[in-house]
Amino acid sequence: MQFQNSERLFELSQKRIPGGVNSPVRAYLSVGNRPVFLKSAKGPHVFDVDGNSYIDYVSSWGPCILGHAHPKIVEAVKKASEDGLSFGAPTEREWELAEMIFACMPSMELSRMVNSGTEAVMSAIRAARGFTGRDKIIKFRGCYHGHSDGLLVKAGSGALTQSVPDSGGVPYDCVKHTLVAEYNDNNSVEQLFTANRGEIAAVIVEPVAANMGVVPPKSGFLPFLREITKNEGALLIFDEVITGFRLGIGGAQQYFGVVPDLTTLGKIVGGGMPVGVYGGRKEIMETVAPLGPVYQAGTLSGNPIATAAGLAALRLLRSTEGIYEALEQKTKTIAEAVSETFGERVCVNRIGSLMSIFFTEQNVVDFNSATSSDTDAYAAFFWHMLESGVYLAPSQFEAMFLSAAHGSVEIERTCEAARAYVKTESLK
Ligand code: KE4
Repeated sequence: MQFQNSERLFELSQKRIPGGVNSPVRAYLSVGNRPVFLKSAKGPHVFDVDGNSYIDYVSSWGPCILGHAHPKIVEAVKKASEDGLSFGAPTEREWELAEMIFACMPSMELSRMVNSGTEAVMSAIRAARGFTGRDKIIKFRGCYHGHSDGLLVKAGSGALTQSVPDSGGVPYDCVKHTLVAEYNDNNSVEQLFTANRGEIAAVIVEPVAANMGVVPPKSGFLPFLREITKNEGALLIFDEVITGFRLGIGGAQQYFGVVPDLTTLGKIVGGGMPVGVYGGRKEIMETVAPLGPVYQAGTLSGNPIATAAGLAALRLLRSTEGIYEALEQKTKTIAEAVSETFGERVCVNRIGSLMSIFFTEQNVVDFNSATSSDTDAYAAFFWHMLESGVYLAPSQFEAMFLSAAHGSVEIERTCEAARAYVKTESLK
């Protein structure tokens, strides 16, 4: 494969865009920093500016669960566009989408559309603080909830005391109310509640962690979070930006049978267009303007094109018989082939159509075991797969996302490429 046009465009884009990309992970820093520029995508494939084609497992980081440029979603967007691109006024489709979200996730009695997962999470936390009158929140190390200041945080030296910013430009004052617990570690949560009794507004959690690679919740972890937040007068926020409509039509809350107080959505709910949603119990969401004192707004929120794409995607997901079972089966096939091929050298975590291949001999069950992975080994595997026409996430700590468009041909080619990697390795 040759990448001349990608290299040329990367040079040019770095002159006008920080790092040449509009989101850092796209720069391929952790796998060697020479990103591929894409030109188009269709079904399970993406096509780069040098004419190379790839079986895609990034799936735009999750939204394209139905495959790229699904004809019904494209049609819905085209049709909506002919009626105008944005009004800044209420439309019928926003109500339809809110109703559909409620039908899929009955915990979301009221929901508000925004333009990204970051905005959804930022707003949900503000609503939780406004409803409880408390300032502190608990998040988990290794979970990512977008780039709002208060969530760019890491545990301080005294993990039970202060957190520190995990980004330049974030003043300590923006993170002093954010406490950091360990994913899948009930005790770390209990300690924080004991040390901050009556002050914690909410716990926010990825019900399946997918930003340290895929780390499913251990049995009982989510019910524990539900219980302790109830007992402590705090709210439970499920950040379902990735898991929403991915693990099933009802997301992780249906999959695990744990009902949060607030939920954030993104990615799939927009069908590929810029959409975030936050919502939950009526009494909480009634604190949000114009009903209540919690302010949140957005010029393009509920935009007619985004709602058309989101509705088309959810209608397809709700009406396609067996779509989630098929997604699960395809992902399982790849996961089993990789485990069989690599043996003890990797840990493959999979849930539904989300998976990660960790280059570590440890069982990856939390942040520490996830970060024990050999990122150089992942990078070597990434480039082999890319040159073999398989487009994985350019980072060990992201998920692989399958789509309904991936067929047996794509699955077999992916498994073959992984097997070939081990063969070439053994020849070195
Ligand atoms: P956005 O603001 O990127 O739409 O959503 C933020 C967000 C919130 N919550 C969860 C669980 C998320 O995974 C994300 C964003 N996910 C990353 C991929 N791991 C987006 C990719 C990127 O940053 O370019």
